[in-house]
Amino acid sequence: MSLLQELKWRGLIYDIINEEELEKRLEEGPITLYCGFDPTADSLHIGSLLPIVTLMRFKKAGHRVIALTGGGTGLIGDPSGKKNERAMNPIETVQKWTKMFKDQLDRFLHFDDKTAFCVDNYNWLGKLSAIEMWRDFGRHFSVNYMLAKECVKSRLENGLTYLEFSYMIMQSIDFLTMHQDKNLKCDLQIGGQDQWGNITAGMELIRKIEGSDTKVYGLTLPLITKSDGTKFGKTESGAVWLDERKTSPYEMYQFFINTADNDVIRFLKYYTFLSKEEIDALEEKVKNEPHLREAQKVLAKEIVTMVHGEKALEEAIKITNALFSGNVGELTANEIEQAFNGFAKTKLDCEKNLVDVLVEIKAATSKREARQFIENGAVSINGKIEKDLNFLVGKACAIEGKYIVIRRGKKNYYLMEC
Ligand code: 485
Repeated sequence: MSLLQELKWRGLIYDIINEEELEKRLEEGPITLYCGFDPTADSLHIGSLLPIVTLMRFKKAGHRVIALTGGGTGLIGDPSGKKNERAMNPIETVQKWTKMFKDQLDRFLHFDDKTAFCVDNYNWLGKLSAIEMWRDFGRHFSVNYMLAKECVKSRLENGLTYLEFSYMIMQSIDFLTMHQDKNLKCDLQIGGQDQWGNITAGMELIRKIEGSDTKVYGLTLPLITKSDGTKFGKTESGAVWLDERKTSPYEMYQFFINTADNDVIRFLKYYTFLSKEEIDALEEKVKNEPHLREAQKVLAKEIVTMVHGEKALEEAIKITNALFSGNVGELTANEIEQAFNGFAKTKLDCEKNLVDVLVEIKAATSKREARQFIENGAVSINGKIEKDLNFLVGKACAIEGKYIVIRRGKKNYYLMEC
């Protein structure tokens, strides 16, 4: 299978210009391609991981990849696919986030300035004067052409400022700049399907300036959808981030473990480097033994390992098993923090009787009920069933002197902090 055929099989190609020519070009030798990421937050998220993994696939196949951080475009804001104007962030914030993006991207692409590059478009867009911008580049863009683009058209009713309208020109200048750069010679841009307008505008600009027979290419990836119609990449506590301080490895593991049977094979193709044979075998398992959730386990394992490493994966599995079996006593304080991130914590300032605690944390509606639960063996402290009605909850029984995990019944967990 050629690289393009593989991308197709994986369902990664939404749109492509001149497929046959690109196929030939990729056979002839290494191509340089890029994908841009605008620093609009302090971390990349699970949606941006798809283009990152796609860049990794190109790199693995021997091509040269550029991850562009939008230190310049991040100051403008891409209207593509957005209903409303993006927040205008201060320059210092965008610069800080640009640096954080670079560090995150490096974990996947390993920038060596030979096969993988990281560039910041602030380096050229930041130097451009307004007169140059209009005289050198603006004159190549027909307003009719720009208005006809879906990414602009769909925003016209909601209001589109001149600032955002000019975004397409900025992104086009990037493609041109890196195409002309003797060291980079970038000929292909990839991005999500909302980037089609910006990518084709860049190709058009290159052909206008470099000559109409100049060969450049564009490819877009599909927007990830879920079979139940809800938005991919969101949990109850918000987006799934790549920064472990924002989304713990355990939360990310849970996110993928909960993938629906109808989606899991598609996601395995998108995100993992497993072969067709391996994925076909998992597809059989989803059909024949869906209850084992084998495919979901592989998906979660592959992604958490790629993003956070093997140790984090082991921890995530350990937490999952502990919460399932109830043996939370084997968790460290740090693992408890991951497991209960987003959970309400009750502060314990002095030793208290277990019966009172159960009422306080609303695990029981009355003292009478609390006593019943305890006597029936339905209450456990840090994984151990507690049947003593006089048990004292305090620092002495806390994990690492910090956390007490109370469980009532099979599934109700409560966290107390000393
Ligand atoms: O030269 C470029 C400068 C900036 C960009 C691309 C090329 C960023 C792009 N305009 C953009 O806004 N991308 C989004 C972002 O940064 O959050 C998302 C896209 C998504 C996918 C992802 O970036 O919405 O489809 O391309 C990598």
